[in-house]
Amino acid sequence: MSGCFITIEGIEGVGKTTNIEFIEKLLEDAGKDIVMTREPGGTSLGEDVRELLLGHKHDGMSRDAELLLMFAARAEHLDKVVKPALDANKWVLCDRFTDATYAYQGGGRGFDTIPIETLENLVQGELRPDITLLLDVSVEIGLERAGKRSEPDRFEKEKHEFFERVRQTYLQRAKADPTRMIVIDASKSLADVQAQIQIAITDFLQR
Ligand code: Z5A
Repeated sequence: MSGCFITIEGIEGVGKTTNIEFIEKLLEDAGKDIVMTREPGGTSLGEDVRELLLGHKHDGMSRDAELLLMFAARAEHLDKVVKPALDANKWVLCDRFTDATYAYQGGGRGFDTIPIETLENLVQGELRPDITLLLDVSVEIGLERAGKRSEPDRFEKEKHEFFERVRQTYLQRAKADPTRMIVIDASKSLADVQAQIQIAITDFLQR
């Protein structure tokens, strides 16, 4: 595989959707051939699984089922989209990936790290993101921003403490792997956030 795998992460309302097209443009300006995708989703099967995971039809879903569905969607996504693109020397820009599983199913739902690592190794082999931008804001700001949007999904209905655990897990992972996972202070104005993103991407392109 000779392409590059970039992921973007953060809690609810942090501004991933707002900033992902900005990142795409930066990479295109640098001459990269981009595939933009997301998890859960990115394939026909994955988007169906996304509906099961985010919708309210299965509000009482067990946490084991939730974890396995995340990885089922991921297996299909890697097979049909991510690996073929990387093999074709493309740059894959993905809205959320396995760091979200550690943060939401691990930190949020309380899953031990070991089953997540086991599934990660099974589904991904050695594939890991080359760089991850972690957009970070306080839970208060994130929920306030997200609250301005439409009907909350199954995750968005969780309480403040859930998102606090998610955020802390993301930050711990960034601290443990600072070369890969770059923390962006997303509480600032959009212009400031995008300036930070530009520095991180420029640094990465020069590595
Ligand atoms: N999930 C999981 O549990 N395990 C996994 O393994 C994976 C996912 C892969 C779906 O993700 C859910 O799946 C997610 C975790 C779970 N649930 N939650 N929560 P998603 O990525 O689709 O869901 P999301 O978190 O709701 O992301 P989003 O819709 O892409 O939104 P966002 O990135 O959080 O924010 P935004 O829409 O770009 O911005 C929110 C608002 O803030 C909007 O009005 C913006 O104009 C505004 N904004 C953005 N930046 C700024 C700044 N800098 N200043 C002021 N206002 C701003």
